Amino acid sequence: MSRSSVILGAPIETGASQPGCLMGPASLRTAGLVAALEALGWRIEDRGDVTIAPQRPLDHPNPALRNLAETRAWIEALVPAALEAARACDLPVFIGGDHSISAGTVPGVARHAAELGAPLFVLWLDAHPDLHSLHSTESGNLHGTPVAYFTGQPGFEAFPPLEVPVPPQNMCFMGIRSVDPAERATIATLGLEVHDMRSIDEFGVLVPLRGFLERVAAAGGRLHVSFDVDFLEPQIAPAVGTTVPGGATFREAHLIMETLCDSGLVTSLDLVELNPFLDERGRTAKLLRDLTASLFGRRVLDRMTRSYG
Ligand code: HAR
Ligand code: MN
Ligand code: MN
Ligand code: MN
Repeated sequence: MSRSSVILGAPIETGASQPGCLMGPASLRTAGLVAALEALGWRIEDRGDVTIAPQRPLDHPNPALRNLAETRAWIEALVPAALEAARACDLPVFIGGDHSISAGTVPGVARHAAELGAPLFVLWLDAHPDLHSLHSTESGNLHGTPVAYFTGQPGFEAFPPLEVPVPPQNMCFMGIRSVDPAERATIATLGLEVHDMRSIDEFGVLVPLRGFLERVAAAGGRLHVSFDVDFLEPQIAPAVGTTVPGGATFREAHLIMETLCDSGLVTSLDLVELNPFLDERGRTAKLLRDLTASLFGRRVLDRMTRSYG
């Protein structure tokens, strides 16, 4: 039996400082994401894009917050949509939109994992840890907050109540190279597993990734992967509003996706922060399509795969 995927677009740009991410789902569809995955033998159901109604502004003690009402509405729309998508297939793909989509997709798939009685783990591939609370963010851009929210940190009274938090010890961050002081303090307090670019320079991507996958397998866990375009080196992936130099290379990124595929552990995926307005002839969208294909089984040659757990 072939494996199945539901594709769900979340054209959100209200969490980012620059407009453009609302075109992300259209750009990835134009790049041929669905056909690329079907060519690998997957059954794909594209459910189109989630939408929200126009919102009235919400007040908050932090005057910097931008688009709080819209973000709240997106979370309320995305949690049930992500839960349904996870119930309906083996590996749903959520296409952003900026990274605030993960404040809805991760709690949605966490509810599905809880239904199945399995712990959820999250691999966060990003230049940023996105660990601000609604009170600590100084930019007010809510794409900087989803991890603090879905791990159940304080300071989210204005977001919808969280039903199933992801335990902080089930997180693994890779590619991190831009951290604000409040986020640095949270990383230390929670003892989060963070592989920053310095650590990737020293050990590569494979050693820390295999260690994390062993942990997921040993726990009988499900694994959500959240892929932020700014994880990548900006020279190969220019279509993102928050570029940070010194990101993952083409081969490091593919090796991560290939290794994740071999593990058989991945049960959901976010593709976020693609801003097609900043792209060059679709090259970032095509790279993201090809990285997703690597996660879904594209191989140069057949090879032995490593087993985990
Ligand atoms: N930490 C910074 C802020 O809160 C930058 C956040 C940027 N976030 C993303 N997603 N691009 O990772 O403003
Ligand atoms: Mn399922
Ligand atoms: Mn991010
Ligand atoms: Mn980022």
